[in-house]
Amino acid sequence: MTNYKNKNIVIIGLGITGLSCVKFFLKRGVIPKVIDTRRYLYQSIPSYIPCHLGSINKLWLFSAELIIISPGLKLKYSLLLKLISLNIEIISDIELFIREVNKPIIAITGSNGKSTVATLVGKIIKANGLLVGIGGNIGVPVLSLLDQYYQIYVIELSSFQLEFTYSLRAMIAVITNISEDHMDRYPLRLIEYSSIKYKIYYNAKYCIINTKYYDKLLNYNKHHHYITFGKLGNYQISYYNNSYWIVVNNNIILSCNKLRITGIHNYYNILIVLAITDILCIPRNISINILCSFNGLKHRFQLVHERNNVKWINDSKSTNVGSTIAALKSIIVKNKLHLILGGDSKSANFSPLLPWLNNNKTIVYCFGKDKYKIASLCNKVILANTLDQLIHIIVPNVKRNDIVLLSPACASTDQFSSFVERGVLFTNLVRTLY
Ligand code: UMA
Ligand code: ADP
Repeated sequence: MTNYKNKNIVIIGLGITGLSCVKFFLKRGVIPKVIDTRRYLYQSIPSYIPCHLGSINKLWLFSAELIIISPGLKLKYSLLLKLISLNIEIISDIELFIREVNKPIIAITGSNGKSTVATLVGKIIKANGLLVGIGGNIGVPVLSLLDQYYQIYVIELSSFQLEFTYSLRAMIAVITNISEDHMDRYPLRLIEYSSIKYKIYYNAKYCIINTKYYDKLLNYNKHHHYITFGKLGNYQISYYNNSYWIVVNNNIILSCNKLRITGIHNYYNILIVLAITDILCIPRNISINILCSFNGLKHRFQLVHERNNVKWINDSKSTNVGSTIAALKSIIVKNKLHLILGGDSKSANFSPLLPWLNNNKTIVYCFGKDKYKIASLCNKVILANTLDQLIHIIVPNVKRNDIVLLSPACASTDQFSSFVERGVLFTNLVRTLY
């Protein structure tokens, strides 16, 4: 346990991460200062905590010994360099957490599939009888896990959280996949974003790697065990007899027909889950029972309504192009596909979607902040300001065997508090109107 007594500590950002940091330090008898560039705080904090709202208080930062930065915040590069040159330590809540715990950590990052993998691994470990803490980017600040006793942790990490994390020594580390996301934060785009993701493998005991990125791993972790998944990996998917199979070290383990979740991307997630639970020596029957009974997480390619042979799919958690492509590859369209895109693109390049945008089966609908950017790629498109307006346009026009897919390829934060609010609106509207 690190001693923070008498340290001058500043927390930047007072969302769920910042608040968990405040609680962490108060429990240790340390009163931190807090900064939030928003003018109003929705959550209250004790009045004796010095609080600066509306801008970055540079004086506080320059006099700090330790700064905890929330993942959603990006400091200006020049300010960051100045702070570093003054030897002021800047860390994430994840780094604080790692310094406190001595139990094994399973660390999961990647552009898509993190929450699905983390949830399944957590469920299997629990079914095998261990007390497992699940947290991180999945929505539970890691520091809040310190309130209870756990024997093992499953931590979902975003690139934002990895930026200021230095001492991670995961028992098992995995990158599910890498495709463009958060390009508004990384000027060097994919190179910068992926090199941050690769940090997860530093000092990990077991590295689970997608065979696509095998060469790169060798630069990050030369000395530890690695297990591969994907084409020619230890864990792979095979297609024969008209179905997909999970294959481990050349042995068939499971027919994907037995799973409730669908889509090759989910079969890849299952390879990762099995790789992790096999390292933990969890009996296969326990893993397979959980995998086969899993219905998928809400807002991830979730069939939320079906009437008159029209399917309505809520994939609100699809916040980047990669996850929308995964959804599009997972559906068989008998008649028309009504594809709803839009929101905050985070400077994404939408051109990989082109094959799906301009064909005679797809009708594209765009809304939100970056609707024109996406629309510029389409030969034909229906535009509206809001999701609500689009659904009112779509409902009277759907026909038997159509699919309506909300898989926006964008963040929701231009119009919603989160992907959950966006998915709930979609679900409620379609169930009421159709
Ligand atoms: N803030 C500022 N200035 C800014 C930006 C934000 O002061 O320029 C303040 C806001 O006013 C707010 C606070 O910072 O008070 C919000 O902090 P935050 O954005 O870091 O969000 P938290 O509520 O702490 O939630 C964060 C993660 N959010 C982000 O990374 C944006 C949550 O992931 C995560 O679940 C949570 O910590 C617990 O670990 C969300 C997310 O969208 C789900 N993640 C991205 C993704 O999955 O694509 C990376
Ligand atoms: P994350 O936590 O990385 O955002 P989720 O499991 O919450 O991942 O899924 C987010 C989105 O990505 C959903 O639209 C889901 O259907 C899609 N998805 C899940 N797994 C994968 C994968 N392996 N490859 C591509 N897309 C995926």
